[in-house]
Amino acid sequence: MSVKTEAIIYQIYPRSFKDANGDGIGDLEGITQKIPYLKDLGVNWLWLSPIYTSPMADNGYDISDYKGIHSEYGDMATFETLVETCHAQGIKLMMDLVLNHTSDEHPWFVESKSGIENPKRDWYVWRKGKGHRPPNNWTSFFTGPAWTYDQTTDMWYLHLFAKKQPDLNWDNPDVRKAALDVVRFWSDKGVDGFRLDVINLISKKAGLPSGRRRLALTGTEHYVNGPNVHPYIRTLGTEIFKKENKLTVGETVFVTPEDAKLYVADDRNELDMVFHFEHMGVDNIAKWFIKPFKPKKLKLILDKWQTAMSDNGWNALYLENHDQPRSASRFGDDTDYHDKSVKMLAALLLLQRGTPFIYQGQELGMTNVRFDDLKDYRDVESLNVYQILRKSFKLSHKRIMKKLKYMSRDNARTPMQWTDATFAGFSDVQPWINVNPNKDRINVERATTDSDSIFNFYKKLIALRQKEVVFQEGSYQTYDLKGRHTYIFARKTELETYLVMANFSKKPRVMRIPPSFRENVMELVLSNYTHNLKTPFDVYKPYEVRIYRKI
Ligand code: TEU
Ligand code: CA
Repeated sequence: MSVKTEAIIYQIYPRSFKDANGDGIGDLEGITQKIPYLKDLGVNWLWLSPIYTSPMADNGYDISDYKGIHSEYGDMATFETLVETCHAQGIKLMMDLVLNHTSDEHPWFVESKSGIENPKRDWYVWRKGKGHRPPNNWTSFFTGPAWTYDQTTDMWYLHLFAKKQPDLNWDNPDVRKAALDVVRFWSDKGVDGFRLDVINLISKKAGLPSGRRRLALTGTEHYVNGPNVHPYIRTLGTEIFKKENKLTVGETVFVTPEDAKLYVADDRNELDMVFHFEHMGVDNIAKWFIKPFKPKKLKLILDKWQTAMSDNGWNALYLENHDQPRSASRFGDDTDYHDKSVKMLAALLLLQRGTPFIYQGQELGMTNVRFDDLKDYRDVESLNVYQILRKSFKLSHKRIMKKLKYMSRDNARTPMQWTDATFAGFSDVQPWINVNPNKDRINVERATTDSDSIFNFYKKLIALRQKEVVFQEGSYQTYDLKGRHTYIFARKTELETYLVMANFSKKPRVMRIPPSFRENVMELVLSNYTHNLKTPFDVYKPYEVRIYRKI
């Protein structure tokens, strides 16, 4: 057994988790206060979204000091207390490193910008424009050109994300040294692992050629898994991650399983696992261009990754994070079958082969928020997208608001719902972003006292996964891939076999145990419904999931 097979990781978005000092903003002390809750849930790792000094143009993914703690969140002493509290409870800590770009307020960029002779000039990507136009046609992840003009030297700088997030130039050896130094600093502080933000974008093709024009994101073919990405990551791997046994997950956009293996295969000395985005595309053509969700699509993608990574590979399993709408609203049913569908999704997440990641509030079945007023949105991407869809695509206000309600990253960023109090027990004052009105129904206080809650179902699944080695190390095999509304898979070792059967729809469906198991006695270990013998056992109720053990 290894760290990655045992880990169950809970992602915290610090700004929205718990406000301990009453300023409406989540903080480190708030996280420390809630460690007993996380311990009770049963997770053994925390991943903290960035907590470094930042002007917060992108809620901390724009860092202005890699070695400082953002003042609204606490200071180095509060951070150290958090690490100690976690470790004392047997919980490990994963930090979020954003090394593709910094804030434009980082001293490195301030220097770089000051003149072409400055020693830090080459730490970022500066180019002359083409007349009044940017150096190439790349567009930003947050829409609009990936370049911003700067008067000081009459040149443009590259930013794959917001204007306030200039890309570092990893081809400069001093930048790579500085990145290594940052990783070393946090490793030495006792941090146990790292999530590496958009790490597969750090190497850009020489000459920065223009890309093929696309609906969204022109230019990706010139920097996704770029020419030197592997040697650059491998240096971090051999110098620190592998040497010091740090658990790592790379955020890698647009990767195929073949690409992913090049980052995670054991002999590569790079990372332990990566987040791919393929299943985040099941309900859209490109982000913001939404199409109906089909469960079979999701199943086929999950299955493809399970199968492809079975040999010398490992998956990072997730359905949610701070960039994605809530899975209850997206893949489940957040009205009539909220409880059942969310529990079913939980089983799919926690029982597959790989390291599961639970995003804060997912264990309560938190849902999308549906703000009616553009003024309620905070996310830089959502606000940019509104402008572009309005001005360039000429969409109506109403249509854009509908898209935001479905896709905005703010859906995942509303305050964690602890109680039914006015501000959901997150804070005593109006938080930086509005609370979801469904906090009266969906909150920790209620969920922890109800033995049948979504929270308690998560707890059971986590305990099952921890107890049964087969869920950590066993192989994965699927049955009935053709079924449009069902997902059946087994996990196997030589000693144990478990079978997970899920009805991924709101209609009752007849589902039979696959033929190869029919001779066996199958014991029902867990389900999101209670069973009595009067109901025909082959009919699966809406979103029913059953977990069987072969005896
Ligand atoms: O996200 C990178 C990324 O590509 C997406 O998840 C992105 O938010 C989405 O596709 C936009 O449509 C990472 C972080 O997770 C995200 O919060 C940051 O904003 C981004 O990098 C920049 O650091
Ligand atoms: Ca606070």
